[in-house]
Amino acid sequence: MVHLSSIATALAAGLLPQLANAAGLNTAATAKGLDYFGTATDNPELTDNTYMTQLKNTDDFGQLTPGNSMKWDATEPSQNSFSFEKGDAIADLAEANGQKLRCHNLVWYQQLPSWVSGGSWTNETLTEALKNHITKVVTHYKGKCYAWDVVNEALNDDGSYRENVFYQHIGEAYIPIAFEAAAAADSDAKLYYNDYSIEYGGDKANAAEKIVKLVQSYGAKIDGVGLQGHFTVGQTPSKKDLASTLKSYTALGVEVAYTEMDVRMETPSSSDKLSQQSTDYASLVGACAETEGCVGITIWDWTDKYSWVPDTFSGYGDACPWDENYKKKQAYNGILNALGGSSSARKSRKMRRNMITRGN
Ligand code: 9MR
Repeated sequence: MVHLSSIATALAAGLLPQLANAAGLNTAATAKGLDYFGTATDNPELTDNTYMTQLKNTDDFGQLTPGNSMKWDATEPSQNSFSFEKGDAIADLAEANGQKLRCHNLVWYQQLPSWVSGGSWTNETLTEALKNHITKVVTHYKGKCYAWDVVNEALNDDGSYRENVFYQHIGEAYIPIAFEAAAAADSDAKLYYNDYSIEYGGDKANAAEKIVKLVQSYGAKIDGVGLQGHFTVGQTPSKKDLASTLKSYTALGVEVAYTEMDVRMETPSSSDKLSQQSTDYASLVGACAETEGCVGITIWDWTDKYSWVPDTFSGYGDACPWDENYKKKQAYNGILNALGGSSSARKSRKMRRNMITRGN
């Protein structure tokens, strides 16, 4: 027979961390005061039964993001002709599982149909097409999206604007125009600017702050900055630096979230790399967990089997917390531990959040 007092002694000595963290990533995240821990998914994966069993596990995933099926090429392949079947499949899945949905994305320079990227536009005609796209797509998903990534990756690494078709014809005003149209179609969805390499200080992070201010200066609604969080093992900033950058956005009156987290490595993996990966994930997750106004974390799919990384970065992979055989890696425990913490710490974070909500 095990005495309660001996369990208490072991807990106090930190010998039973698994008891404190028994639940799963989403359960631990919400206990810590975040709104969700979630994952991206994609339509081709939905026929994989083993994959689906874990995708539906709300102890780990309280939120889904469609990796591709709400993008412009998927939703409006020819002008003013909309197709929502694939996006709906993921929206329905999230609804059936009781998972929040981050909707992704409305305006991006990639995965544009050729009628947009290669069209002959004027400022006026492209503005109309942009507004029409956003209005129709956001209206279709009204009430289903916790958040929309309204504008994705508008910046070059040096902080200048990408010369995409929207910038070329409309100028920077395409950004506030997009936010205005999204807010008009669904006033409840949180509207985000989403980008990568804005997780640490520098020209690009400064430019992302300017985008928030630009949208605000137009009187349009912007609710959040999404930091994608695509990193390489051993090159992830410290938790302190990450948290300090998160705070530079929340200081502007918006929330923040890590929206596409993964930490890739040069393959093959090794125990050293897997251990460093766990540390890197923990820094990222810990930065969010400790920052007031960081509402959640999404990994860019949970298993290496379906990661985008090897197709894009030759020689790199193993970026997810589960391996390609669905086995949890050390990173899983790194994340879980970063979301752990004493019940008193959890309580005080929740109390702070409630005070802020009440305007104290
Ligand atoms: O995961 C997506 C992958 O399947 C697509 O081929 C790719 C096309 O660029 O887009 C991936 O998702 C991207 C996301 O939409 C925006 N940030 C970068 C992601 C990884 O490329």
